[in-house]
Amino acid sequence: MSDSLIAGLDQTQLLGLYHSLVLTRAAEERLEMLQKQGHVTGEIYRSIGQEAGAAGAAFALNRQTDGTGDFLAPTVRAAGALFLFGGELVDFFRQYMGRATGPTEGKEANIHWVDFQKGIIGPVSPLGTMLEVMAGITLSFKVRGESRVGMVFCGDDASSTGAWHEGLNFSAVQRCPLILMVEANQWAFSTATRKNTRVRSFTEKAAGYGIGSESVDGTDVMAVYEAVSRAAKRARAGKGTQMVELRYYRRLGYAQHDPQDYVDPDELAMWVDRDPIDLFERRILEEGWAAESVLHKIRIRAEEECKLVAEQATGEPVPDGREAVKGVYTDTITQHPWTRTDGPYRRDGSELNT
Ligand SMILES: Cc1ncc(C[n+]2csc(CCOP(=O)(O)OP(=O)(O)O)c2C)c(N)n1
Ligand SMILES: [Mg+2]
Repeated sequence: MSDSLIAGLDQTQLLGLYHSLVLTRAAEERLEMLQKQGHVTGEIYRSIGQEAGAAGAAFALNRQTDGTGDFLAPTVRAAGALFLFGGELVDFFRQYMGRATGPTEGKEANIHWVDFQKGIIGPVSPLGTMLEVMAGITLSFKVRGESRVGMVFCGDDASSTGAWHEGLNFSAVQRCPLILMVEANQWAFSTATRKNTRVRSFTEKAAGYGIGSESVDGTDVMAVYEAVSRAAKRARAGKGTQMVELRYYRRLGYAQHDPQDYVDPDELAMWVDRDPIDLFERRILEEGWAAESVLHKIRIRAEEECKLVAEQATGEPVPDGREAVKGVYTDTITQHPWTRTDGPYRRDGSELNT
């Protein structure tokens, strides 16, 4: 590759983008293995086929670790964006295995954690509500005259909730520098998106709120990167809230328990053929941005990295029953988590049955 930039990215950055894709896939595959081994007590939600949406979007933002950068609220299917924002890989494994060493100290088994310095706002479970949270955060950027944006990921089904509409309307009216990433993966549990909404593209909903929008092939990491770069530029220039729709497919069931027997196999096969990692690899090789041997090394490095940190996290402890209920905001007597063998305790640590 010559010194010329591709969409403003140099070779190191292009390979960083590739690394992000393969790291996400490797991390989720490792997680699946840990679940089969009984180390993960809850569910896991794969983003296979959607990795380019998360990586391309986060790559286009200003990621800092000192509290001065852009903000991100990922969904569970946007772990790649979380990693790019500095979310530690080891914490990803700690969280899913409920380890005391994880950011939430074993209180939940997912990526719902917060790091203000890195700009990470872990999602809360009620769908659509992160739009309202991020509208507030980005309004504060605007009021302070800071050139910062906040990105919210949400599934296509989330757009049918009241919170989504209220949050989006507020953000639009206030011209908040918020970028809404709609993960149009065509499914919500076993309900096809076409049974959830009359619109063919979520950009039609954007028009209803008077905000800028683009629809992009979510399997094409460069196209996502370029669309989000444009959206971020508009948001920073005071043009207010923006939407980017990611068109792709939820290639596995909702979570591990879902056999996906309601999916048309031919439709699924078509999307397997449009695998975002394969597509980007082909492009890199065709354009001569890097050799296959370089890509191979990056893949091996990502897999090794996941193996190492997963082993580290597996060896770490789950919280003691008394610790697990600390910091939970209730004064009622708390039953001990079902994963623990001891307890139950009162919040002051004394045993309930004494
Ligand atoms: C307000 C609200 N209603 C229902 C749920 C239960 N729920 C969790 S995930 C989900 C489907 C999500 O579909 P989508 O937003 O398309 O995301 P995907 O799983 O396809 O990534 C539902 C209905 C919830 N979390 N919040
Ligand atoms: Mg969906």
